[in-house]
Amino acid sequence: MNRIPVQHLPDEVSAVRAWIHQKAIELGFSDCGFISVHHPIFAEQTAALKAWLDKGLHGTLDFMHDNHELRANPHKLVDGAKTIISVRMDYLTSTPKRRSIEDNERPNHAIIARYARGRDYHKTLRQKLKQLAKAIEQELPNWQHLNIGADKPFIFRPFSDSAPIFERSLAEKAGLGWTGKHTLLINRQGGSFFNLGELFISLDLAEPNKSTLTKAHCGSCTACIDVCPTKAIIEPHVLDAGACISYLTIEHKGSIDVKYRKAIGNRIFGCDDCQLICPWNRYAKLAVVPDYAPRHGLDDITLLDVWQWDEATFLNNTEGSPLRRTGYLNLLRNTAIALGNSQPNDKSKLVLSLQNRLGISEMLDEHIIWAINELNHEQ
Ligand code: B12
Ligand code: SF4
Ligand code: SF4
Repeated sequence: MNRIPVQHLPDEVSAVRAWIHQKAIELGFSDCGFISVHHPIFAEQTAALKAWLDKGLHGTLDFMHDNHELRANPHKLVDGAKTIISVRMDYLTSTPKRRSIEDNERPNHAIIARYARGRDYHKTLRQKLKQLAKAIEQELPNWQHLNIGADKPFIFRPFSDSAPIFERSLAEKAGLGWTGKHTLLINRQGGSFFNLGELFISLDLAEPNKSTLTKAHCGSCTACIDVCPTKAIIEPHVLDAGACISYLTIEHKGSIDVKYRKAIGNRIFGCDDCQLICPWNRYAKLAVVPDYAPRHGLDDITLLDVWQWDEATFLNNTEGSPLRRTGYLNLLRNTAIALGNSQPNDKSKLVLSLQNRLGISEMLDEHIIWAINELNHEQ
């Protein structure tokens, strides 16, 4: 086969990356970057994860103990993969007020984290990544002359929070942003309200000699650390997951420690506070895909409405939504806590409504009784 002289390769390979970038934008992604499956970050991050686990900062996220070998060697996840295309997708559907947490101003309304009000992002990102892979596959005949493996069978696999992959740190190394002190990735032009995903491909497209690392721009700011209701960011870049409201309301099964219940306020699924306060989110963009649009009024729903859902309504209103993850009982548990923190117009009616749900489970009863006590002590 006739090969293009070596000195022409870098520009042509950059053009391939630019083509993929453009296609990713057309599909609704906000950015993408390229990183080798053999990048040293995976071994480094595995060591950091082990240290984090040794400190017991993972709550009951026991799955974080699994698959260290795969985390350190992502090429073992997809046989034949050479490059990871890291993507981000903006998810806001309305612009929050800058540097303020207005959600708390409506104590009788439920707060559901903004990423979770519409269709489950895992599905959206994986579907869009598959479309990106198919578009790449169609272009392969045009790239046969480049030394990137376009002449071999094309292998690909999409992921989004669906495998033991260090998504945040690989996105950082792929040039998508820097890690804020709250541990989330921030993009200078787009803030942090986005989801991450990866397309593993067999093409050789990583940029081995180019540092794509984005400089950190937190400076002396500590707004996210200061605002966190449960003080879960124990030092810059280190999260005590077990104390994070996102963990407590989504991942944690069973009783929630009383010491966190007041701080949870009216958040019944996830928490956005450390992002809402972040000055970089003045650059956050709205979602371009319709998938994140709130369903069943989840951006404007009262606590009492959620409390009155029976299991069939829960199943109906959470179909294809991230809310399914927490399960019916745990969502009632979270709502009981939030009702205990609410400021009802008619307290005795609310107490009655809470009492009506006694007897479903011991765990829920304990939260209901806590909520009733809180309401009765609140004058
Ligand atoms: C487990 C998990 C959680 C846990 C723990 C979060 C955490 N920070 O570890 C809980 C349930 C609490 C959680 C909550 C949320 N999550 Co989450 N979560 C994950 C998941 C599955 C794994 C993250 C992980 O590996 N954590 C383990 C720790 C050890 O990793 P780490 O944060 O990278 O920590 C290291 C750094 O701090 C580093 N470090 C230490 N010192 C320093 C210093 C510097 C300078 C630097 C750069 C790094 C550094 O060392 C640490 C130890 O390894 C990822 C998806 C994935 N597969 O990656 C999504 C993910 C991180 N979550 C996401 C989201 C959206 C959220 C929430 C915003 C949801 C919500 N609104 O409620 C909250 C935010 C809470 C927060 N402040 O982080 C997005 C983040 C997108 C983004 N912009 O970064 C991800 C990528 C999912 C996705 N595909 O979109 N999450
Ligand atoms: S998501 Fe909420 S509880 Fe978790 S670290 Fe951010 S502000 Fe704190
Ligand atoms: S609030 Fe401040 S410290 Fe926290 S991530 Fe944003 S810029 Fe960094």
